[in-house]
Amino acid sequence: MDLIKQIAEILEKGEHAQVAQLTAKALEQGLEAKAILDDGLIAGMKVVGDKFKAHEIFLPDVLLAAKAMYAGLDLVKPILASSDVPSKGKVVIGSVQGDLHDIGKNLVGIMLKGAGYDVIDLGNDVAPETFVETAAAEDALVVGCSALLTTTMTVMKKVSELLNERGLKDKVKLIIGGAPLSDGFAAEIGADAYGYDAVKAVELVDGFAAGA
Ligand code: B1M
Repeated sequence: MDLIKQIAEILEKGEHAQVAQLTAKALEQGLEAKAILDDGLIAGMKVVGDKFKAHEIFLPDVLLAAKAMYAGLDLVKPILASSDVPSKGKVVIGSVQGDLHDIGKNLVGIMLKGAGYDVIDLGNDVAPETFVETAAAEDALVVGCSALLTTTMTVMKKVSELLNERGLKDKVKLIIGGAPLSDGFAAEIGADAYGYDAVKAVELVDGFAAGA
């Protein structure tokens, strides 16, 4: 079987040691890190999400798959994040308050680092005030919020409001991302843009850095 497909299937089974082994093998064979990520690790995690939704698997299975995802991600990360470009500016990222999902947010951070930005990663379960205070203290170009739950996406509105209240709206751009979000939601809460995926997030930040 195709090695990348195998990574996806083993990730679905939550076998973290095997995912690491297969990812290392794929890299040794010269397969592209981006293909391993998109068609192996992310594709496997997508199936896990669908099965979880259909109640075919349960939370412990999802946790094992997440551990396996990180085992592979740790190996592709240095390649995706390597960049000799001088810093293009600072980006503050985090998963919003109440949200512990951080795989997508971490991917966004990796890709932004690779594109030459200084990434200040606040982790997960981040309060709106922390995003805004850090952006002000660090003179950041962009704040990037991630949310995977319909119950936590509303926290982003508070981040947008705080940026407004502190007079930072023109200086600091707000981008949001995560599976339940949309362009419409970004417009509704006054965010500057919605990033469908990590590649789009980099395009958006590049646009803001260029003054678009
Ligand atoms: Co949870 N979970 N989870 N989960 N989980 C989802 C999100 C869910 C859709 C599953 C389902 O029902 N099908 C569902 C949410 C339903 C809803 O809100 N409508 C759900 C639920 C319900 C829960 C719990 C409530 C379950 C429970 O306890 N009963 C609980 C909540 C915990 C909490 O946050 N408070 C929970 C817990 C967990 C785990 C801890 C087990 C684990 C997270 C581990 C971790 O992150 N360290 C987990 C996982 C892994 C998932 C699924 C299966 C996969 C998420 C993921 O990592 N995808 C997920 C199902 C799904 O999404 N299909 C699910 C891979 C990742 C690469 O994609 O994060 O979408 P994603 O990121 C993408 C884009 O969205 C975008 O770029 C990324 C790369 O392309 N992006 C951005 C993300 N952030 C961005 C920011 C940007 C720009 C782009 O700019 C700033």
